[in-house]
Amino acid sequence: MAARTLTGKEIAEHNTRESCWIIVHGKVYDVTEFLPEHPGGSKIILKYAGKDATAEYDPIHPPNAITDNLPPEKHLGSVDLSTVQKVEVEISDEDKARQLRVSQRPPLSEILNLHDFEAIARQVMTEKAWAYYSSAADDEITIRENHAAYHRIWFRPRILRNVTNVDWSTRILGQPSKLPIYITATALGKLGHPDGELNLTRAAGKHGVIQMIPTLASCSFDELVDAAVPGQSQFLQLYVNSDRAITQKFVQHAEKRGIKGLFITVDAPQLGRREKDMRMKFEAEDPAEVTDNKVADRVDRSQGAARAISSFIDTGLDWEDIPWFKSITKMPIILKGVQCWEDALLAYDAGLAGVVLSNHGGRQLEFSRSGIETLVEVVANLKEKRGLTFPNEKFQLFVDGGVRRATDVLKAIALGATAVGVGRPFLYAFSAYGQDGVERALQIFNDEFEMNMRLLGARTISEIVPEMVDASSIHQHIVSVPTDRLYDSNYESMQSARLREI
Ligand code: 173
Repeated sequence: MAARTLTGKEIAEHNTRESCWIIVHGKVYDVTEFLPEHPGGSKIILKYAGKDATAEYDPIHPPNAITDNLPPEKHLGSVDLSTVQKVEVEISDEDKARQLRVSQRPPLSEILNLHDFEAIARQVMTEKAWAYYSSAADDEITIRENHAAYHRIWFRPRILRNVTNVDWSTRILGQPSKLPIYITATALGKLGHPDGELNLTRAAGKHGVIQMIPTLASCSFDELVDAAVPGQSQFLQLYVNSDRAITQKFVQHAEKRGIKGLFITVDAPQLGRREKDMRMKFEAEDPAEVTDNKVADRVDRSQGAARAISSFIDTGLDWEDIPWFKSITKMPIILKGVQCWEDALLAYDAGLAGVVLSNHGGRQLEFSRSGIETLVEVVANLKEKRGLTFPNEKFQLFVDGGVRRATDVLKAIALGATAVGVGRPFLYAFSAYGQDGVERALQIFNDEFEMNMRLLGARTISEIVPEMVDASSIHQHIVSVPTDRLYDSNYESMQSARLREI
């Protein structure tokens, strides 16, 4: 259809369930037939029927969600935004209370560690955003184990070494990094802050660390690459599309734009159950659509925003696809979400550049072991079966999940990791304080590294060796470990179902 320019008045007439047009980023869409399909429910779209829905749409959709889901004949054209009446957004009492809490945030100088960001973020984020970021699979045992596993490893520091100068910079996949950590991929950054993942890109550029750009970022891929400063390295996290042509185009575009590593997520053929998030969605449901204890129309909304935007992910992804990935790109390919040594060995034998030992921040398979525990068996078995030693330039090991302190990172490095991915703490940092928060988080890591390297007797990353840790209890899941009061006070218990108010 030839692109038309419509007026706000014309669009405003299509404000019913029978004919529903909406405006997103100056473009007009006929979503009438899509209403019952919308995983977020029809109510929220109808609220913006005939109006500009951009502000509501942005935080919970990747930039191309609408164009990917609506057939081209439903793209009606553009609108002259000056002819569109502004939507009066009602500020709820809960929102007013939240705004007050935002104004009560302590200055960044009072934020002393990464736990502090989480404590503040929880109070200033919208309930929806908090539920989405903080939630994890099933009974949330795994998310807590990720952090607790680090408590089962203790140091064996060396003394009487001249530690006047210590240097914790390193190289990750050949790229320089000021810290042995990278900012790992997390979806939907605009839920936490209007600038979304740009907060991470900008802070990473200033502090010389590498950001892994998520497939499901709220900001567009090119926006995040454009925001990088000269010399700033970025990686890409890839969800593989059932339509391989789309994936091929995306991967090759990323390579052209200078992305330095392709991290293919392999632990999420289906999304885990995140009940804090699900409960939030259920409570947000239109009572008119919920009858006889079941949701009226045919769409399963149980996974809210995440389900809506994850339906493209290919459940058929298989080891046999690896040669194809290698044929379409020269970027180093890393599998993200490996959970046992057997698969790490297959990845090595397939000629890949590395693996991320991860259980997806405890959001996927409940009772999948922590990355740090898996690291120990991967290092042992790849040594025994392929004679590899770690860290290894040619096959790099990464872990993520549960990291809150530089000591956590130092343990992983000692055990053979090249670097460690940090996700939620940076989300909480920008949700509470924007880019400044992320910069402060990186500064805290720097301060902690400097001190802990001195106390450990390691002057460079290469001096952090396996003999500096005792990980003999890592596989013991029933030992009691000292509880971490800061972590535990942030952890928000799950809730059981409640009677509805009548
Ligand atoms: O953990 C996640 O929430 C995640 O990876 C995801 C996957 C698909 C859609 C949105 C988020």
